[in-house]
Amino acid sequence: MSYVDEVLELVSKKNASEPEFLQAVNEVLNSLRPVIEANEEKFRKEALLERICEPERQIKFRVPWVDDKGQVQVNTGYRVQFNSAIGPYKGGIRLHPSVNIGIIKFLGFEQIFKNSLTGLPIGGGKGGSDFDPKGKSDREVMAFCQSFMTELCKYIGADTDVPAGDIGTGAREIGYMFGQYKRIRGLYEGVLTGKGLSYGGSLARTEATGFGLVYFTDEMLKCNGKSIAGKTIAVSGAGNVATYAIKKAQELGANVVTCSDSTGWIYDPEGIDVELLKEVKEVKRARLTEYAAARPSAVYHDKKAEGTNQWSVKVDIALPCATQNELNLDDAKTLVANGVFAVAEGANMPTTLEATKYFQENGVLFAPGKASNAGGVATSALEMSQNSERLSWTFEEVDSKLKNIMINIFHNADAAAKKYGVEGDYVAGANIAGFEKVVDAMMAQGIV
Ligand code: NDP
Ligand code: 2IT
Repeated sequence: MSYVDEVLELVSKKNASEPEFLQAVNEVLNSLRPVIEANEEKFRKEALLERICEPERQIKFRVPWVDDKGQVQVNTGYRVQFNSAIGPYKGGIRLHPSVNIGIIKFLGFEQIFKNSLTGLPIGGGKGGSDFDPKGKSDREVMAFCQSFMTELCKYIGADTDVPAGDIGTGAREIGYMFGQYKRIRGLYEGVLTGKGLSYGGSLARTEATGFGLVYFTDEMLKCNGKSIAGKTIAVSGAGNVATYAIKKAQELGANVVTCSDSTGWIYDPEGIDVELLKEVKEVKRARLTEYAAARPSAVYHDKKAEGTNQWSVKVDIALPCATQNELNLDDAKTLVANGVFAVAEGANMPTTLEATKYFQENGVLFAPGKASNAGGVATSALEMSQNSERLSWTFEEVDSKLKNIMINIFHNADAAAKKYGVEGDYVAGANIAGFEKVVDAMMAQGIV
């Protein structure tokens, strides 16, 4: 049996109850076959893949807090410190009722290769909790965040592990967590990224993931003789990543006609109104029905009642920016039948393995999230640099660094795919390019 198959079997046995983690491992290891096969004996002896698939540390803890009725609530907190070969653990904190250890491990595993692709010195980690911020008062969110950080602060630090935002964790949550870290540890340091501008945050971090996604997409299209200008785009999600992807795509001349949340989706043929979307989602924290109510050109579709989603719209480009496995094989078939020519992932693993394969087999340019959404964490690393030198850079400076990083990631993934004979397969290219640096660092550091 090949070394990759041996490890896939082992990992499947050990983590049988973690489908998302197994999905992520399968995708990465399968696409690394040409690299592994060229070094099979060496890697097997070093148990390199077994080490890469086993987190360095997993922390699981109780998060008790008191709700507005005086009732004590208990959530579970997680931090998976997956791989520190190339830098301190780095990765977001997800607050969503669906969070469990398998979800955090899949995200932490992806983060290893994504962070490596940025070219910056950051290792892979991820954390979160099954806490649901929806419908909670600011005081309840603060109570949760303080309790979460009271435990987490024992394991993180500016040079050890630097969390940031993800689903359900935005500026408000990062603020509460930073305040509690500072209070308990007595350290004013860059322990979190995505901070507010008045206390060490970086300009352009808020925009970075969505902007970076579009910079990457633009470069991928250019290198394939196409462009974003004048194209029709479907975006899913209505959160941080979706909002700024829509904004940048519009700046580059595209018409973005959809967005979505967990209950419904919007079709707006005149183009999504980003300011209205921000007002509904960031300020009012309301449902997309309110967007449709305020905008005559928009139609709201209830996902459950209609059994439809935004991938049913005829578009040239699809940018999934909500959550994992939100674009399945049926969606891929519909998109391809409607003439989609590029799909770039803003979310982490939003496309199922079958759907990804279908896109690739049908000549669709496909950008995997660990490459195309790396702009968020890359800008987090730039925030860490600014915190370390106690300076802050202008928006233009950060944005232009972000753009260069995204262009470089595209070319590194493209070159790696070509080098291993799978030209145009950016999934394999990104995995190989991300893996090579991590492996080099792990081999140099001995058996740790
Ligand atoms: P937000 O919490 O800001 O937004 C998430 C959006 O996705 C919301 O509109 C949410 O709707 C929607 N959604 C739909 N279905 C689900 C579901 N089942 N679970 C969770 N959300 C759902 O998160 P972000 O925009 O920050 O993150 C979106 C994706 O991008 C995630 O996969 C994240 O891991 C990834 N990512 C984020 C980065 C960042 O910097 N923030 C960086 C790189 C990747 P509703 O409000 O109804 O829940
Ligand atoms: O998935 C991701 O890359 C993020 N949620 C951002 C992580 C970070 O540390 O900025």
